[in-house]
Order: sequence, then structure tokens, then C-alpha cells
Amino acid sequence: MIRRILVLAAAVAVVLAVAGSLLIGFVAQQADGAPAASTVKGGVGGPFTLATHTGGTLSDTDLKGTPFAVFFGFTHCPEICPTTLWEMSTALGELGADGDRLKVLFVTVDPERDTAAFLSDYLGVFDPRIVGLIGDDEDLEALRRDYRVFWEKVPLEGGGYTMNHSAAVYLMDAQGDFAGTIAYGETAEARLTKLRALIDG
Ligand SMILES: [Cu+2]
Repeated sequence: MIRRILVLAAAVAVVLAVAGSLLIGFVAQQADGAPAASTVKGGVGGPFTLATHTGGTLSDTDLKGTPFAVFFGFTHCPEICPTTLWEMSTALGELGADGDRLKVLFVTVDPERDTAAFLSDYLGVFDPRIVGLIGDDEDLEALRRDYRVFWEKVPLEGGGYTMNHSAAVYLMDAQGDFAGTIAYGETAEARLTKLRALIDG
């Protein structure tokens, strides 16, 4: 009986965790309308130059001709970021060599803690093709506006902080125009279909 209650409690915890993360995604979607619209076709996206986790730089002009999937998060994230990075790694694995025709980018919205070294360690467990990107406050404000991303710092009881943030992966085509999103919680099949379509243009 006790075992049954424990199993039930665990199941309820999982359901609550999933519902909570969906709610965060939903709230994030609702809250992201405020910044001025981007001038890029599709209304999402814009110019950027950011530091990579391997010590280089990457700009939107470097990506001309290469479709990319970009996601905004932070390494201390308890669930959405590791899940998304794991799912994108799985998708890249399934795409195999076709996955080389696309770039998957992870922009940290927590540059205070996510240094290049920290990001390198963190990304080490995911597909090596995923590029971690770090910007300063000005870079991040431009991305927040152009990509209509939402994030905010939330102090934690007992010290420290976490970040609430938009959970969608933004898909940008080879011209740098907005091509859609992958929502948090979409099926692996839907994710793969969207990535294949992005690669095939
Ligand atoms: Cu996250």
C-alpha cells in the first residue's frame, strides 16, 4: 500500500512538473509581445555578433546560407533547457550528416554565471554541433527585442536566483528569416519534420 502511494505521488509530481513547465512556456509566450517588432521578414530575428563557448565569435552574417535553430536559456535551468538540449541532440543524431547543414544555437540569458568555460562543460554532454553563445547586456537586449524572447531573473528563497524564460526554439531559414518555432513538449516526430523542412528550405 505504501509503495502504491509512493508511485502515485511520483506520478503526480511528474504531472505537476510537466504542467508547470507548460505554464511557464505559456506565460512566456503571453509576455513576449511588448518589445518593438523586428524589421526582419517574418517579424522575428535580427543582426547579432556573439561570443561562442569555444572562444570564437558567430554573427548573423556568418550564418547567411545556413538555416539555424536558436534557443534562449541558462545552464542552471532545472528542466526546460536540459530537456530541450537533449531533444535537439537526439534530433541531430537522427539527422546524421544532414544535421551538419543546420546550426543549433543555445544563447545564454544568464551571462553572469554562464562563462565560456562553464558553457563548454555543460554542453559537453550534448551533441557537439550545438554552439553556446554569450552576449553582453546590450547584445541580449537586442536579441530580446528582435526575437521577441522573454526572460527574467527570479530571486530564490534562501539566496541565489533562477531565470524564467521563453521555451520555444526559433527556426530561421538560410536567408536569416523566421521560419517558425518548435514549442516545448512537441513530439520528437514533429521536431524532426520541422528540422528536415528547415534544412531542405
Ligand atoms: Cu531553461
